[in-house]
Amino acid sequence: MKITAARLIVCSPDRNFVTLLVETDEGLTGLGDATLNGRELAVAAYLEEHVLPCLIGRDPSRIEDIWQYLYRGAYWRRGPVTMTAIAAVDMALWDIKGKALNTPVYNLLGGASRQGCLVYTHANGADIAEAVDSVQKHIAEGYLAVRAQAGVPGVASSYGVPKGGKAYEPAERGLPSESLWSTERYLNFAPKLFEQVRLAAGEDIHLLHDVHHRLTPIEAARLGKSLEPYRLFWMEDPTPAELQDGFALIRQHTTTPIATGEVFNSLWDCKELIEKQLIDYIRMTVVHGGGITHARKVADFAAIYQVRTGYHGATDLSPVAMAAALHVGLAIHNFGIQEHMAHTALTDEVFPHAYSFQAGYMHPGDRPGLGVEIDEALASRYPYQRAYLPVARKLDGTLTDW
Ligand code: EZ4
Ligand code: CO
Repeated sequence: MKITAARLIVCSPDRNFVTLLVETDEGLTGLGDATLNGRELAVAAYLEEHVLPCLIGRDPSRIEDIWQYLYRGAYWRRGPVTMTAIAAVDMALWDIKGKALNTPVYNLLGGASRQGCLVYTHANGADIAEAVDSVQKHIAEGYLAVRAQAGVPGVASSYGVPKGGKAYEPAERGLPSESLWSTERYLNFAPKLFEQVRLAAGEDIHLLHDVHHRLTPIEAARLGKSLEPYRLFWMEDPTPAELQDGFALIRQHTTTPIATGEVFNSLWDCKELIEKQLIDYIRMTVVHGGGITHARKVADFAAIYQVRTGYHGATDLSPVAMAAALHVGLAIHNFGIQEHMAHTALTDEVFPHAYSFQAGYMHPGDRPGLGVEIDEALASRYPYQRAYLPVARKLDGTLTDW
């Protein structure tokens, strides 16, 4: 089999997505997600100008060799743009391999290790009462694990809180908006939120929380300690992870489990965090971390240190990436949990897919390959629109981590 064409579909059915379509001389096609939130066209140009011309004529069954060709062969390594581009190609090749062998991708990765992938969804509210209602609503929908975020009093547009009762979607069309941040107010507020959320959710529901890189290590240690009575499944991104040793300081003080890595793109971003057992869950997912091929290697490395996966799964990961993550999650032994923010009905219509949710778990479905298609005619009606994630400032105007 040979690759005869590779092209991008850039569309915006309620939000931007960059999708790679690889075609072969045997009529089989594969899809890969190449979406990098707020930097979409950088990946599109990297693929179009530098990667796709090199794919034509290659044998799509040689997934590992093509991965190495794009990683080592570029000389310049790593980084979110490069690794998202490689991921898109990698996903498309696994999709083609599954279709060629008439089997779902999870079967090619060793077969199912479980009946389904435990998922968590997002609950949020402008205040504690609204957040508690939202948690209860998601429990009623069947979720067994829920992430809770609420507006911090005195902090306008807190992370994780949607505007005007809509589902939370952080990317906004136009130029970046600015939100405010106060560590002091947040640290006083978070235990009060989880006291109420745990009371309402009962003992059995897993509760999660995203700190979104906003604390110093010692502040994160205080937060973890103050949340221990509410037995969180994890606190996410407690501090920016460039300083990997910072996590050692957090660990000295708290047994609240830690998840990090949604902004990572390579094993080399998390090697020490995993080896030194400074985290419990690795969030680097297939689309930003070099595809199924690299995710599988990272998962196997993490397994040695009893670190489990908790892949990023916000709406900026397209249904193609969601499917790929579910195939990996179903197959690997050290799967932990999968994030699931439902896409809008329009996004789902553009990307018809075989994966499904039932009673707290998701399954990738049993269609050959990844089990996702794209309706190109519908996609073409929703052209790309510039959009950004917000930036954040402290109350005195200092720029800080969003
Ligand atoms: O900010 O997906 O855990 N989920 C998150 C998301 C991320 C966005 C970034 O593109 O942190 O809200
Ligand atoms: Co996050």
